[in-house]
This record gives sequence, C-alpha cells and structure tokens, in this order.
Amino acid sequence: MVSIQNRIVLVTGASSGIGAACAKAFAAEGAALILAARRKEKLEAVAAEIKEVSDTKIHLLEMDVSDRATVEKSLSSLPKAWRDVDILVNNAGLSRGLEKLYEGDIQNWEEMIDTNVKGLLYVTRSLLPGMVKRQQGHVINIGSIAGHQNYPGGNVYCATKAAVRALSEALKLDLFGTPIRVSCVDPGTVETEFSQVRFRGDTERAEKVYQGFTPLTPDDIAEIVVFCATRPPHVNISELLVLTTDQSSATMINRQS
Ligand code: NDP
Ligand code: 8X3
Repeated sequence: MVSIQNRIVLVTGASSGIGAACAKAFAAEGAALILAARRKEKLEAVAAEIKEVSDTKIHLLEMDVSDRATVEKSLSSLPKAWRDVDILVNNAGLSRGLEKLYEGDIQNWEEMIDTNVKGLLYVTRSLLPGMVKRQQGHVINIGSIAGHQNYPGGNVYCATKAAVRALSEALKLDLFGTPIRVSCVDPGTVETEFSQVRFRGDTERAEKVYQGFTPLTPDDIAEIVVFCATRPPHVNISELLVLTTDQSSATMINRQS
C-alpha cells in the first residue's frame, strides 16, 4: 500500500452516500480533501464528522457539476494550496424515475445526462491538464452495474453509466505515455439516498429497493476506491464490478422477503 498522506483528493457528490464515505475513508489515510456538492450544509456535516476523528485539512466546494460555468470558475479559482489535485473521484450522480423509454420524462433524461456524463466531463476537463502538466494524478470514476447491463426502465440512467465506463477507457487511451491512472469502480446495489432521489422522496418505494437482502454499504465502496488509490504507481486498476453476494445481475437479487 502506497501512502496518500497529504495528497489532495477531490470528491464530487461528497454530501451523501458513497461520496461521503469516500471522504471519510480518504481522511483516514491522511489525505487532504476537497469536498464538492450542491448542498453546503450536508458537506459541512460530513466535514464536521471527519474533524471529530482526524485533523485532516478540508476545503468545501458548493458546486453543481452540471453547471459548466460554475465548474470552470470553481476549479480555476481554487486557493493556491488546493489547486494541485492528485486524485479526482468523479462520484456525483443520480437517477430519476424508472419509466419505460417511450414514456420517459425528458427533463429527467436531461438531468441524468447533464450530471452523470457532462458533469463528469466538465470536472475532468478542468482538472486533468494540471495532472498532465505535473505528470501525476489518478481519476477514479464511479460507474455502475447499470453501465454493464440494462434493466427495464433503467434506459437513460444505464446509458449514462455505460458512458462513464466508455469515457474511463477513452481517458486511459488519451493518457497513454503518462503516469496518470484511471479507474472505474462499478457498484451494484448500495444503500444510499440514491433511490430517494430516483423516486423523488417516495420513501416507501425507495426503502423497498433495499429490503429482503443485504445491500452493499457506501463504506464497502469507499474502501475499494481507496484501495485503487493506494496501489503502487505501476498498478492501474482499470475496472472493478462490485456486487453484494445476494446480487447476481442487474435484475437478479436474492430477496428473502
Ligand atoms: P446519493 O444520492 O446518496 O449521493 C449522490 C451524491 O451526488 C450526493 O452527494 C449529491 O449531492 C451529488 N450530486 C448529485 N447531483 C449533483 C450535481 N448536479 N452536482 C454536484 N453533486 C451532485 O447516491 P449514491 O451515493 O448512491 O451515488 C453516488 C454515485 O454512485 C452516483 O454516481 C451513482 O450513480 C453511483 N452508484 C450508486 C449505486 C447505488 O446503488 N446507490 C450503485 C452504482 C453506482 P448534492 O445533492 O448535495 O449535490
Ligand atoms: C445504481 C444501481 O442497479 O439501481 O447504479 O442501477 S442500479
């Protein structure tokens, strides 16, 4: 395991779920953290939790990744001490709805594409030139099993995650000859706010997604993300599909009730 002490790690979507867990896991390794999301008060709560157990340096960034101008401005005006991001975790993402494609809400499609694909691109485009210039860096994208397999009603969400997978591969090709690493971590079902967001606060429907089996936890994924980041420099974990043992495919989950 290679030390990432004092390395600057930027996590998008750090206000909840997998991103918040990544923040805590990177803090435990002594990294310095830039935590980005739209909900500043949630970021502050995550930062306060981290501060209780470590003296990790934290910089908060209220940033909507789907807003290109905001991303460019926020990342180009980072304080000098925070500018040289070593590890970028492109985690911010969401799903909206589960309608059949031909009945889909186009606004939902726009939001998923703007966040999961264009947001990831805007952040990456802003930070990668610095990594290339310094000849140092690691981009870790959070994809999904949905990028490997479609499921009914998943249509546009699945397409965005297939895009994350494709872009991870494309990035590694374009970084050929540099020491910069690219990883894509693709979880199956993880219990987070994801389904609350997908079903717009329909708690009963959201809770059903995680009932009757043992889903992955955000910490399970965060541990793997940190594992990718702490391999020796010659080891690039390109892609990892991680499922709970109760899940065999995007549509096969062994529910006991
Ligand atoms: P959560 O809803 O718990 O967290 C999503 C995070 O993304 C929040 O911090 C949210 O912050 C942030 N986010 C959403 N939209 C934006 C935006 N426009 N700008 C900035 N931040 C944004 O869900 P998860 O932790 O589950 O999701 C994290 C990632 O993991 C997503 O990419 C998701 O697709 C992926 N994933 C999730 C799986 C699951 O089963 N939960 C499985 C596979 C992949 P805020 O609202 O404060 O902006
Ligand atoms: C989130 C997991 O299966 O709900 O990417 O799409 S799934």
